Amino acid sequence: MPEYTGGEIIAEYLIKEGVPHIVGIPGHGIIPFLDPFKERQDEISVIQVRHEQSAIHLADGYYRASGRPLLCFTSIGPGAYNTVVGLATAYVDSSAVVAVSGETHSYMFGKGVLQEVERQNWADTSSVMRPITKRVWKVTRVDHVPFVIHQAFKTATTGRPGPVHIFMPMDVQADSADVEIPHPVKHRPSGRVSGDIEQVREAAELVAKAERPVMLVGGGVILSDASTELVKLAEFLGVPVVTTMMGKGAIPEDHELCAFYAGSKGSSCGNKLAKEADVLLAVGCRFADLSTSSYKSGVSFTIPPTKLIHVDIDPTEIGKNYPTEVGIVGDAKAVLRQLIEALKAMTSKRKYQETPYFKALQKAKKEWQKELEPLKNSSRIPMTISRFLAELRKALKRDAIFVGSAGHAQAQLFQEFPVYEPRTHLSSGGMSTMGWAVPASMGAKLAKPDRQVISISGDGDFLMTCQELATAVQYGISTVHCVLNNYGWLSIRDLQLDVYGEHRGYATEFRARETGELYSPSFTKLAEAFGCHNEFIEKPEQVAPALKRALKSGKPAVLEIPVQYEHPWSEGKTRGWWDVPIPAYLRKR
Ligand SMILES: Cc1ncc(C[n+]2csc(CCOP(=O)(O)OP(=O)(O)O)c2C)c(N)n1
Repeated sequence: MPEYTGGEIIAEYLIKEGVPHIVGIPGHGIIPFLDPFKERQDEISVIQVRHEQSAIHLADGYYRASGRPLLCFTSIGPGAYNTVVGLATAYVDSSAVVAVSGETHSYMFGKGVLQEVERQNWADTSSVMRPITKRVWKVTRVDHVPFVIHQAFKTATTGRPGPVHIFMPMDVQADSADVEIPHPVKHRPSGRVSGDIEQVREAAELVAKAERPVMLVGGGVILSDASTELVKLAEFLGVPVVTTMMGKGAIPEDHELCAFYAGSKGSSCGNKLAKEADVLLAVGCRFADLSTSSYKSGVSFTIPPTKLIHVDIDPTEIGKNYPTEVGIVGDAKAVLRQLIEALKAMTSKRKYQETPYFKALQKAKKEWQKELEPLKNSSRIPMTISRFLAELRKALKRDAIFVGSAGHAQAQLFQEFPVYEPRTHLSSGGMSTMGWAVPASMGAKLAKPDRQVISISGDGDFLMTCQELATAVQYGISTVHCVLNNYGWLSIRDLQLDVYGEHRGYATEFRARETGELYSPSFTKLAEAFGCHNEFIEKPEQVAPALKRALKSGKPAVLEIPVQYEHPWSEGKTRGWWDVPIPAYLRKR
């Protein structure tokens, strides 16, 4: 057998796996790993990001848009530690990323070489990653690398997907051994995990007999590409579909059975339907506090008496936050198919459009749209975020991809902005990670180069990773980045005002210390400095033409949009409840 170094083994494996890019920043601790990629640059390319957090976010966005993982690489010490927020974000949202970091030379563990933190445990960066990854490995022998790399790809992409992290001491990257490069597909399962037949039958019976059934759909449905089955099942019986933030896009949002969202930043329609359901069929979701109104009974859900059927690939989710009537462990697509077959065997397709339940759904949908109108149709300058989003939607294609990370932009993108296809609304749902949208949208654009890809960030969010515009320009990754500038972390200020009182805003606006004036850098000048197309948009009618020019430019683009600063025009709607503890002295007042 030929001899391969640790770095060569990984390069060979990635080429077999069909991974098109590795993403990261080199340092002395990873150059033996990186070196063999020089010879293979026609088969696999390196994307040089400017911060390791962004490497993970970029790979995360790539996976969410395409279902295919990338590999990220970092040096030892700070380079590896910089991945933490990226990995945690990918882990919470079940997104597959494979990371490789350097580690201290195995023969000098504990000496305190440059960038080793050894005072309590030697060469132990991997311990930091344990709670935020599906699995970590520290490989101390080069002949073990083939085993670890196929395990890593299997772990990241099967079952409930998620990030994994491999630590390779520098000598292991450089040393060689006679090894065979594993064939990826020979080391992982194929096919989908079906549900228990008895449980599926029981679930189908409950749904068929229900008077007010509702489906609750989470990110698991999108991850398993189960939208077709979801819509089929909903249309078979006329079941309204409520989605979580991660499930948004699983059903086209102009579908008559789309009942929008439950939760604190959900919709009046989704909350009403979900809390009044007699049977709730939840698929691929984890009942997080934001989608359940912090578990306050009767606001978003009333379980019990609502009977819950919960389908998830991860058994730990079943029964975790609510008691279940039927819990089915299985892949969303496989179980939805089984449910459709079971329903077909017990009843025929319903003509649901004439039922009072369907009519009540249509009424609730209209009422929700009406509640949004004052914000959406507002002619205020600066624009409301709602008005901007309405103009944005009109200007873009049905299959355009929208990426949001935190603050009002994330919440309102979820609440007010219709999307029509799975994997076109990408959001760091579980972490609300500021700084995610810019690099994640670049990953989405790399995965789907022919699609319009738009990131939408607040000014605070954008400033956390805007250095990646350099990467975008370098590689010609032509995402359009919309910066909604309200001169502060106003979603947090508005929370202070809404929950603590109208005079309790503090340390959340950006004001110059000397003058008290609102302060902001110029985002168009910043974009100019990076070499991006850029425009400043103040009026609603400027949105569509500016987007057209940005997309036509073929360059990465930054659109700076001042948005409403005045509360409550600065925010969207709260239609559920969120448990934000109030200091005792304010509660007394
Ligand atoms: C990395 C990170 N730090 C802190 C927070 C807490 N947080 C949530 S939203 C927010 C403000 C976001 O500001 P901006 O992006 O300007 O949007 P806006 O709130 O003005 O809509 C903060 C600080 C977070 N979600 N992520």
